[in-house]
This record gives sequence, structure tokens and C-alpha cells, in this order.
Amino acid sequence: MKKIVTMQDISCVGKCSLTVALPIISAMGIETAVIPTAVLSTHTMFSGFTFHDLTSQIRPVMDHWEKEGFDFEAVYTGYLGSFEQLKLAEELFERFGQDRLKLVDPCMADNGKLYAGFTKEFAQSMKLLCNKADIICPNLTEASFLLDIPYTEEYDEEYIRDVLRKLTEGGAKKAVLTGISMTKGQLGAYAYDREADQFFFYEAGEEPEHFHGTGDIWASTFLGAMVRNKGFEESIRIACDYVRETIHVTLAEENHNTYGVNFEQTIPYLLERLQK
Ligand code: PXL
Repeated sequence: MKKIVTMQDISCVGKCSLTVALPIISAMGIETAVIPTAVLSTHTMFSGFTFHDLTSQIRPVMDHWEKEGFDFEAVYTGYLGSFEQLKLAEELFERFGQDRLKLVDPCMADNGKLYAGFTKEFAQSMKLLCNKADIICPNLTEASFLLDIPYTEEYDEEYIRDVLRKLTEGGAKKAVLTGISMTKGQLGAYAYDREADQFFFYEAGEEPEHFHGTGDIWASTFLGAMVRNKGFEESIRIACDYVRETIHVTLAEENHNTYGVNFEQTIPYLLERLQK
């Protein structure tokens, strides 16, 4: 059975990070090992969330795994809460990511703003981790902080291509910008493969609301599809389609959660989509 490892927090309520990565990647038929970086009562969009740091456990977990000889097809990092955790993520890549697929989702910002607790300096350190990845998948806000350029919602194709080129200048082989719209009523992902010097863009219909945690769902689905050998472009399509369908189904529920989407309901859709 294929196996991946993902390093990110557990937000006990909120449907993001590990509480979506674990079920989605597992449902895709891939064993999912986890390195929980922190336990939060909710994700940070709620006020009053609790936070318990687990940094001290990360290296001992890696030491044990190395003794056991565990090997993973892919290593995936999501939300990381400190400079020290960024360094430990680099160590995870060095110890378990040699010749393996390394995905960095630089979770730290959206809608033009950094999430609570993050700084511009943190974004610059996140850039160093991105440079070690095979694939990175920021949204445009995260990309702007990584490149230290102003965030804009007024963009054209040339601008997006320029951002993608710059994102891969430091060493990342491929970059995927999520949440990009080139046509009104459509939303998708714009990707760049630096080695092939090739761009790829995919749009699916845009749903009328945006939700927290969909970036994590996108990254988990994309990685699952990559590990299932769907290829770079088809994996992007699968992740976009699953997120769009999930938001659609969520909005169809009258009293739906506002803090996260009903991804559980659309897992059958995802598994069917994978067979297409
Ligand atoms: O979805 C990204 C994410 C992950 N983990 C925590 C978060 C967020 C976004 O706000 O707060 C704790």
C-alpha cells in the first residue's frame, strides 16, 4: 500500500489541516502517517481558540521512524506555526524526502491578509522551505507574501505567469496557484512546471461562497491523486472538481456550517472522479 506523511496541526473543530488531510488521503486508498504540530480547539478564524504546541515531539517521532525504516512515497507539509517548525519540516524533507515527492502548502494567508500570528518574516522563512519542495501550492495572497510583492485581485494571465516563474526561481520544481479566476464565474488553478517551462490552467465553475479549509482539501486531494499516478495536470483537475462539488453540496444544505465544508458527503464523488 502506498504511504505518505503529512505534517500540520490538528484543529479539533474547523475541518482543515489534519482533520481533512487524514480522511481524504485515506479515502483515496493511501496510508496516511501524521506529524501533528499543535492541537488547537478550533482553527484560528474563531476567536478564543486554545493552542498547545507539539514541537518537542517532532524530532523524537522522526528518530523512531528512522529506526523502524519507514519510507513514504510523498512528504507533505501544511500549516506550520513557528520558525522552529519550518526548520523541522526541512529536516523531515532531508530524512524522509530524498527522491520522494515533496509538497509544501504554505498555509499562512488568504484574501490579502496573513492569518493570526504570522509575520512577513515568517513568510520569508516559509519561502526557504518552498525552495526545497518539488511542488508548492499557495493561493495568490500566500504567493504575494512569499515574493514580498503587493497583493492584487486585478491580474491578467501575464501577471500570473510572472508570479509562477518567480515562485520557482528558488528551487521548487512546480508551482500551482490556487483560487485563480480568468473568466467571470469560473475559478481554478494556474500551474507552472519549471523544468518543462510549461504552464497549465484549469477552471471549474465558481460557487457563490468561499470557505475556510478548502485550500487544505485542495492540497490533500491533489497529493492523493499524484500518488495515485494521475499525473500533474489531471491531479489539478481532480482537486479543483472535488472542491467545487463539495462547496456546491455544502451550500445546498440549508443550515450548513460556515467554518468548513461538507467534504465527507462528497467523498463518493471524489472516488468516482478518480476512476474517470
Ligand atoms: O486552513 C489552514 C489552517 C490550518 N490550520 C489552522 C488554521 C488555518 C487557517 O486559518 O487556522 C490552525
